[in-house]
Amino acid sequence: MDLSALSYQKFVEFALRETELRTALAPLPSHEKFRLLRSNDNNTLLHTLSFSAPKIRLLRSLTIEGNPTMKVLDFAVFPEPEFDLPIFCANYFATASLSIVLLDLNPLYDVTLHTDYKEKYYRDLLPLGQKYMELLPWGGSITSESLRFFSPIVIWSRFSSSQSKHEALYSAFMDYFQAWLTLMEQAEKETSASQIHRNREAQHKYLTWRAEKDPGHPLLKKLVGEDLAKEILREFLFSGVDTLGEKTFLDYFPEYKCDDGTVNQKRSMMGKSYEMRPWDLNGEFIDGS
Ligand code: BLA
Repeated sequence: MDLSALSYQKFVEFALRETELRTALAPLPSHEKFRLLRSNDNNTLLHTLSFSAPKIRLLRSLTIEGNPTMKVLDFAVFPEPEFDLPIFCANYFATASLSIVLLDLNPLYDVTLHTDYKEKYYRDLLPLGQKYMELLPWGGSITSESLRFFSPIVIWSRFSSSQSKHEALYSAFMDYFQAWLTLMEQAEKETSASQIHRNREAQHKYLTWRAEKDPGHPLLKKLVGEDLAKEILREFLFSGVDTLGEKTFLDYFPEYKCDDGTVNQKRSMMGKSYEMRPWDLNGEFIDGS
């Protein structure tokens, strides 16, 4: 398809409009320097937005547009550590022929281990997950490590770019974002210091993973160079990775440690698996790897 017909801007505008109906967003001045960036070859524009709000530590978006061969959206919302809310996550990459999409309320705690967390947040959302299973079917094998950051209602899909799929994705984005906002409204502030610490560490682990191993890194580096890409990752996209906790990537993910003590550059140690959706309609994990 002609990519000029496809825009992720309206996704971001929808999210901001809906969030403002429910809470008060404040822009984050420390991110000003990332607002508008240009790729080294001058072909591509990178736009960012970021805000905080009473229960929201960081709501931020990166859109990559202006390049006729690809478009990208990376939109996420991270709660304050006083809340064990899921992390809203929408990552879309589109070329004229192929779209790769991930949309989820990423669990703060691995739902294959923490069934109480799974029940608390996802039991009532299973019908929402089912709504899009046919329109946006499972995208096939993924980096196995990623799965622990996904929920039973995750939409992971890859398809030929088309207007109708794009509309389906917009519809799913609106539904998932509304669902997240409703969870946010209902969320009660945690008062136990140990529980807040646990939430903070779980979010830090998530940030540490994505700041180091997100699949978008190579493209980001190609566009803006290694140094700026690293700044965007650590100070903007996964901001908090250097402040929310002390642990290092290797503390959380020791299987990546090389003999000389450095982090293995491979994206995955386990390789790709989960060719089929590994959850049944009840949200039970079925390990088909
Ligand atoms: C591919 N992006 C992917 C894939 C996933 C994700 C699952 C399929 C390949 C794989 O198995 O890893 C997304 N993975 C995620 C997310 C989480 C995760 C969101 O674990 C969260 C925990 N994608 C972006 C951005 C760019 C991008 C910002 O979000 C570019 C700047 C590009 N994603 C991109 C590209 C591919 C991809 C080019 C295909 C290349 C590849 O498979 O390595």
